[in-house]
Amino acid sequence: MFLLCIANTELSKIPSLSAAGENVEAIKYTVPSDAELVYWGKCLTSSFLPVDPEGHPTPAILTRAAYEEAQFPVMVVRTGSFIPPACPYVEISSTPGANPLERPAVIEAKRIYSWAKTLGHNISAIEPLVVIGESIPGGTTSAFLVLKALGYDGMVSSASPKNPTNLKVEIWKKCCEVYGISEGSLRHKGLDALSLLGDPMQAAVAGIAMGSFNRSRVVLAGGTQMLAVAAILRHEGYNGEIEIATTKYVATDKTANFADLAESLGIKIHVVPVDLSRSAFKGLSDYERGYVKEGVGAGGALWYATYLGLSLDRLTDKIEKLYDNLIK
Ligand code: AAM
Repeated sequence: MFLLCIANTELSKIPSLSAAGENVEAIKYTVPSDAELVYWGKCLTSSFLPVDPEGHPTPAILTRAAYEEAQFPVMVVRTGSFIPPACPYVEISSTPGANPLERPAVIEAKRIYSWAKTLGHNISAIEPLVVIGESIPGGTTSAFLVLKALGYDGMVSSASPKNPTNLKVEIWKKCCEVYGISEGSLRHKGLDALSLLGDPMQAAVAGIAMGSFNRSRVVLAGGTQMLAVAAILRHEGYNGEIEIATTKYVATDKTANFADLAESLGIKIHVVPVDLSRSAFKGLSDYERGYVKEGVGAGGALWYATYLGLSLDRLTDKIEKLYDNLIK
């Protein structure tokens, strides 16, 4: 089963921090639109496709292409989004994460985690393979804050080719002043770091994974955000195998340290060599130039479809056709 965990964080209201939406106002619609795109193949809550500030389309198109071709089961899990999606979903929380510079980010973290764990336990009774993706604009910054607090010195990726790394570091430094913390000072408790600095998606994905590990193979679908989830799992005492599937765009992102961070966390990574360079659409071919890169579980969904026997060529054709239809 492919699970899409959708959430928001108030961090996405900081100008220029997230490129997962055309602007700060449009970013509110990214999450429901991503879920609707995956579920129905079209957006309902908004009439516009989520795009970055330069018009490059959401990676939900890649996820939808994998789903349409491979027909694996899909479930949307809402864990705190500004706007609910217009599709069936399981709700664990409806409260978005806070900006940690204003107040602790996820005061409900332990409740979300424990509910998610029971959801994972139940899903694992019927599903041997659980692939978990996310959509949360600003999520690479909450991932960075959690990784720093847990003691990992590496940069996260970004939805933009111009990763706002200085801004991310500045927010971390301010959090250190506000809470009297430093790199690694919260390393003894993954959930405490999450509660102070993370986001509700991390709590839900970590919980679902922890609840599923006993009976299912779990693959976290995403880039450096899933490394933060993996770090939380490690710092909650999980020593078993953790797998992450992501696109080559994150794995080769020179502004981030995906491979090094994955190695220090002992993660098994699956890099999907998706190639959009021959697309007739600049919106897609620019993925090769570092735009968008990953999200909405795109890398994991493509990995899942290839695991089920589909070729990447067929999936790439489908991505092209879907985007063509969506912009007509
Ligand atoms: C999700 N929806 C998206 C998108 N993502 N629509 C357009 N572009 C994306 N990249 P940042 O921290 O820079 O905002 O990046 C994280 C977000 O980008 C996540 O929501 C992820 O799913 C992706």
